[in-house]
Amino acid sequence: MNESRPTPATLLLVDDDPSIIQAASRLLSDFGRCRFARSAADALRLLRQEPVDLVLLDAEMPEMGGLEMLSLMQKASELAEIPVVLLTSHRDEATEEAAFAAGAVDYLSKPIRPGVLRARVNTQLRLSRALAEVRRLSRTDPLTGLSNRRAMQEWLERELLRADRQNAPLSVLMVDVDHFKAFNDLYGHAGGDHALIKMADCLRQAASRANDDCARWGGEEFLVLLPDTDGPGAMAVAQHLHRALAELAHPHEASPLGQLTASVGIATLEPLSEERAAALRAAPVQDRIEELLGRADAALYRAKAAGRSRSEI
Ligand code: GH3
Ligand code: MG
Ligand code: MG
Ligand code: MG
Ligand code: MG
Repeated sequence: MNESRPTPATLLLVDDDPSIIQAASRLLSDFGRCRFARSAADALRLLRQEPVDLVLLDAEMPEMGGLEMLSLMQKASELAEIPVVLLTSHRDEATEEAAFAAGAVDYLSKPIRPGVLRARVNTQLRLSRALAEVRRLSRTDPLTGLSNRRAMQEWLERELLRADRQNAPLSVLMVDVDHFKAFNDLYGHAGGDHALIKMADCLRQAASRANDDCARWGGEEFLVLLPDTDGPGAMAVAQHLHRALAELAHPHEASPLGQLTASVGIATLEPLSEERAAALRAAPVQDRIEELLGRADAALYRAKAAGRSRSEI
């Protein structure tokens, strides 16, 4: 991260007093773009329309005050992570405590002290950027840039529950590179790592719908999650992967197939009758994920046994 020239931020200034908005936007202009709203209702509307990195929020406004708006933001999952600095003309301890209890990351009293405002906004922007980066890293496989196993576990749980709610199908592909031990033995570990990066590119090509997600599940094993996708749909994605690998034509002289290939096991959660669904949903979600992955694993084993570079369902 470049500390001297951080990427421009979008700040939202919310105050019913236009002179405060004017002063604050002048003081904060070099942090990036300043948007403003004269009421909590306008601010909430704007927050739902575009991403904002930090909110500077007046506590005292007619109709809805800053604390009330803050508690609404905390309840909306897509707004809850945005840092809010509360601005108030009260200096008493109780108001300050209430601001933090409502979820403010910082608290400033009016009149605005320019240096303090700038310093605190700077601190909060740096903190929230660092936090976003830590979150991203904790969910990403460093070699391939795909989701890691932890992120995929979360996606699986979320998407399975969503499939239940919408009575929609859900499929997974368990993908394992063929003869990869021999590949490493011939081309070295660095060559193997490079091949895994290429494999990740092919997976991204094959599973390209907005809600699809690919993860590095283990060493040379990948898991693809396909929401709203039934068995034939999942098979089509798997065939797309085999085609992408054929086009890649990455040499693998130690494989009887001559080039880099993978085998795929497919498992689908089909929509069920209401009665059957109710019985199944009583089971813990983790058990149901394990059952689904177990079926994908068994299908993968069959694909390997049948000669590799193919998919089984
Ligand atoms: P199969 O066709 O049956 O899948 O054979 P395989 O050799 O691919 O299967 P196996 O599971 O026995 O071997 C997987 C090998 O993948 C073991 C290890 O050498 C290699 N591997 C696992 N993780 C990595 C990695 O991060 N980088 C590299 N270069 N190799 C890895
Ligand atoms: Mg006010
Ligand atoms: Mg393996
Ligand atoms: Mg294995
Ligand atoms: Mg393998």
